Amino acid sequence: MLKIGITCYPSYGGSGAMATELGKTLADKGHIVHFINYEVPFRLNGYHQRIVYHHLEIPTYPLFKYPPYTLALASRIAEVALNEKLDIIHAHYAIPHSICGYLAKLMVPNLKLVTTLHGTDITLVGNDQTFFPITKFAIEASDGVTAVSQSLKEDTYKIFDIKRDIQVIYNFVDTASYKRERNSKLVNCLGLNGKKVVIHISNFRPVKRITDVIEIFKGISEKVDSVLLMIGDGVERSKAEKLTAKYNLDVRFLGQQANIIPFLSVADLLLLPSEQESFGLVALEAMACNVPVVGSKVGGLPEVIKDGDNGYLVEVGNIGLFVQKSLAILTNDNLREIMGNKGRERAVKYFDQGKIIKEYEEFYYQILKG
Ligand code: GMT
Repeated sequence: MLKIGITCYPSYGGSGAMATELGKTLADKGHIVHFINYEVPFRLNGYHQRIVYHHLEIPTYPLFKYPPYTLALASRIAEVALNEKLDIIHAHYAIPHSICGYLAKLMVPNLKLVTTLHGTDITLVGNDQTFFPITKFAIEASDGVTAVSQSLKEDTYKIFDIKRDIQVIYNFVDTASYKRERNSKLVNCLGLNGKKVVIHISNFRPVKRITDVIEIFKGISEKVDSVLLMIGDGVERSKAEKLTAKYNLDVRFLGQQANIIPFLSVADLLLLPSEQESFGLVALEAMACNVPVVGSKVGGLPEVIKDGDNGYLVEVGNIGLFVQKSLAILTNDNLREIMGNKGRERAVKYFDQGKIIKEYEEFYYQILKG
C-alpha cells in the first residue's frame, strides 16, 4: 500500500478529471490518497475512507500584486507529505504543479516526485518563453515523468530537447460506469425525440475551436433534422452563441455538467474539431458510451480514434470535410451503430481503468525502487 499525494487543477478540464479518477481508483485498490488543491476536484464526489482532501488557502497581502500560489502549494505539499508520510507526490500538469512538487521534495527527505504531462502545459504554456526554462527544469528534475500519449511524449522531446525517459501512460475511462444508458427522461425534457443528437463537450477555450463546431453543425442541420448539445463553458461561448443566433440553429448551451454520461447516452455523434489535443479524454468517454467521434487529425487524437473504424479524423479547420464525415454517420444508422460498438470495444480493450491503473502502480513502484 502506498501513500500518494495528488495535486492538479481541480476545475472542469481533462487533467483534473484524470487526476481525480486516478486517485479514486488507487484508493479503491487500497492505497491512501491525499488530494492537495485550492478547491475540491469536481469529480471528487462522495466519501471514500482512503481519500483525504487537504485544502490550500492562498494568503493575500496588500504587498502582493500576484498572490504566490506556487509557493503556497509547495509549502502545503511539504506539510502534508511530512505529516502523512507520503511516498509520492504526483503532480498533474507541469505548470506550476511539477515545480511545487520539486520544492516540496527539497523540504521532505525521500519524497519522490512524479509528473504527468497533459498537453497544453507543453504545447501552449510551457512553450511560451516565460515558462520554458522552468518547465524544462521541472521535467528534468522529476523522479518520473509520464505523458498521456505518444504524440505528447514526442512533442515534449522536440520542444524541450530533453534526453530523460518519459513513459506513455494513456488516459483511461471506467467502462463499467461510462456506458450507454437508457435515458428517455432527458430525451423528453430536451425534446430530442426523432432528431439526431450531435454533442460537443469542452472548456470552450480557443484551442477547442467551438465556432467550428457551430459551422459544422450548420452544415449538418441543412441535411438532417438534428440538435446540437453544447456542454461546458468558457471564453468562446458568447461567440458561439452569436453564431447560433445568426444561423438560427437548434443548439442547446447546457453549461458545465458534473456527470456527462446521460448526455453522451442520447448522442449520435461527438464533434471535436480542436486545434490541438494531446489525447482528447472526452473522445474516449464518448467511445465508452457507443458514440462515434469526428475529430481533428492532431496530437494524440489518432491514437484514440481509429479513422474509419470508430469515427473519422479530419484536418483542422476543414469544415466541409467535417460536415461530410458527420453526415456519413448521421444518415446511416447501421454505420453509426457499428462505429459506436467499435468505439466501445476499443475503449474497453485499450483504455479501461483497470489496465491503466496497473501501469501507474508499476510506474510508482519502479520510481520508489530508484
Ligand atoms: O484541453 C484543455 O484545454 C484542458 C486540458 C487540461 O489540462 O485539462 O486538457 C489536456 O489534458 C487532457 C487530459 O490529459 C487531454 O485529454 C487533452 O487532450 C489536453 N488538451 C490539449 O492538449 C489541448
